[in-house]
Amino acid sequence: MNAMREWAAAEAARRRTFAVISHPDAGKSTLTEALALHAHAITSAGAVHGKSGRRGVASDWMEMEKARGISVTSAVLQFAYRDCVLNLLDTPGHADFSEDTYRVLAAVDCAVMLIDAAKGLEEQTRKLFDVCRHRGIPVITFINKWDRPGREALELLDEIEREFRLKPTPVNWPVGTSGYLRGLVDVREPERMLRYTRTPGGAHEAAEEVVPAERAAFEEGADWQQAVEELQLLEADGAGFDQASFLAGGSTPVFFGAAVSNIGVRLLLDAIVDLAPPPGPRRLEGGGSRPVDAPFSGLVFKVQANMDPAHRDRIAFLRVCSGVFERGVTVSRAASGKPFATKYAHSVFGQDRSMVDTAYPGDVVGLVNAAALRVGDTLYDGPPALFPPMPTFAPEHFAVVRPVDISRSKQFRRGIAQLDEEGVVQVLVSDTRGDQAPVLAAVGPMQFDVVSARMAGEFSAPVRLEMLPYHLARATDAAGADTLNRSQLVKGEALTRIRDKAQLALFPDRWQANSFQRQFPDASLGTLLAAHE
Ligand SMILES: Nc1nc2c(ncn2[C@@H]2O[C@H](COP(=O)(O)OP(=O)(O)OP(=O)(O)O)[C@@H](O)[C@H]2O)c(=O)[nH]1
Ligand SMILES: [Mg+2]
Repeated sequence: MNAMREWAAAEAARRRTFAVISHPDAGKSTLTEALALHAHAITSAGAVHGKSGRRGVASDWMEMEKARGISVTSAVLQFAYRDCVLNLLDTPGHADFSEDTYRVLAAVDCAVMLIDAAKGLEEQTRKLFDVCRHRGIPVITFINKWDRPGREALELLDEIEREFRLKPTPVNWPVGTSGYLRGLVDVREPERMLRYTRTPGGAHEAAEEVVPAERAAFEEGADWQQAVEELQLLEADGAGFDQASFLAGGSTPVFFGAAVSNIGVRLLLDAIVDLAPPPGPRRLEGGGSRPVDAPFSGLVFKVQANMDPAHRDRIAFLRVCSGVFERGVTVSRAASGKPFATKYAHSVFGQDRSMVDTAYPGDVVGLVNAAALRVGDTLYDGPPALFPPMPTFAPEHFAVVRPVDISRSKQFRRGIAQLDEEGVVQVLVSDTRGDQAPVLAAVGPMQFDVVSARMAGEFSAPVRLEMLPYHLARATDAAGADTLNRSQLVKGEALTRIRDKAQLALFPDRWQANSFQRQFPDASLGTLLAAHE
């Protein structure tokens, strides 16, 4: 027993499980690929071409992602680097997919926050940062796209400090203004500059040349001088990296670079190993926590079907939280108390996977064809464990979905049920509407595009959507739902969410909701978690 505990603890200590987060387009998927390239997990970046001609990345594998050049779902890459195993989760930046991103944040120990050098802090980055703070997830900052004209380095640091109340502590520093990057200085080794030679299209690691200070001063002149002065200024300001305040959410180590040209990526990768925290005890619902060396426990944070068109199966992504996961053992599913056999388990790398026999705290395991598992499920062995529930957001867009071809209604129902279980959208039903015309509820309209594309592409059941004039959802109960559905005077409708059987009252706007509440003061009307909370 003790040997098992020591084994789990030792393996946990060399795991780093982190998410890459930011506003859309800051370069998360590009950085994800660059990190994998530097860890030699892939041999060349951009080998695959997307439909639009843009280079595709390993984490963006869905057809729609390749075609549009955006990530619509999170992706997992696991790879070894130095003596560690890294579990990297690339998240979609678009607000419409923020439910997916939030679920990923429930499964990681650290986040790498990207900032576009030209844009500074953007809306979605702020929201995601708030989530990290709320969850106590330490944040590493990567200021990306330094190869393009943008803002000043010190100004960006000020913005982080002012708006996030987070002390920025640079770990590397740029020589040359944004758009005119000459090299980087590792703050711990200020007597030398790192100069990079890019490879075409950033397909391979950029060659790194160490330039001693004297030569850098000679060759880079004013740019080197400015970097030296800025570094002195930072030192005087006490901006040195501090592990304790980083882990406590008081400071963030900052890196500069250009993911697309692989500049500054190795420094970041090393920092993830050196600075990011390994898995620690996880908080349990109802109090207490489960240490990493306790018997096995894990959290299902994502479910996705048809990742591999050749197999057409369904994967539940499990983050191991404690103990050793061994394929083949039977564990318990907290939600039902029923046993669950872990026969088919894979480690995942974007779209590719390979069988995995053991996994340790921090690892992400893909459980194949685990039809019983749902997002938010806890699995455990030994003493029961239950992790806190996943957030579900208040939807703001609603559409009735119907099959284009009614002879395909079986495929239609199967597809909608699958997308509901994955949490691609929320599916609402009512007796009056029937199950041939369920209502899809989304945080953002792009989720509907994903439904349309996947229903046609994966389930051979093209759909037609008809938007409903509602934009506000409130929580109610059976009596409240009944009152609303009977009322002739209020524009609104109550439906049942399949996922958790919750009754949702839908209104065009809050005035209609208020008017309903005034007319029926006894009807229960509560708020749902808003997407920006
Ligand atoms: N100039 C420059 N462009 C970059 C850099 N990193 C990424 N890009 C480009 O920025 C665009 C967006 O990159 P992605 O990696 O897809 O961005 P993302 O953050 O994953 O976007 P979403 O997943 O949709 O939120 C692409 O055209 C990249 O080639 C960089 O360092 N410099
Ligand atoms: Mg992306």
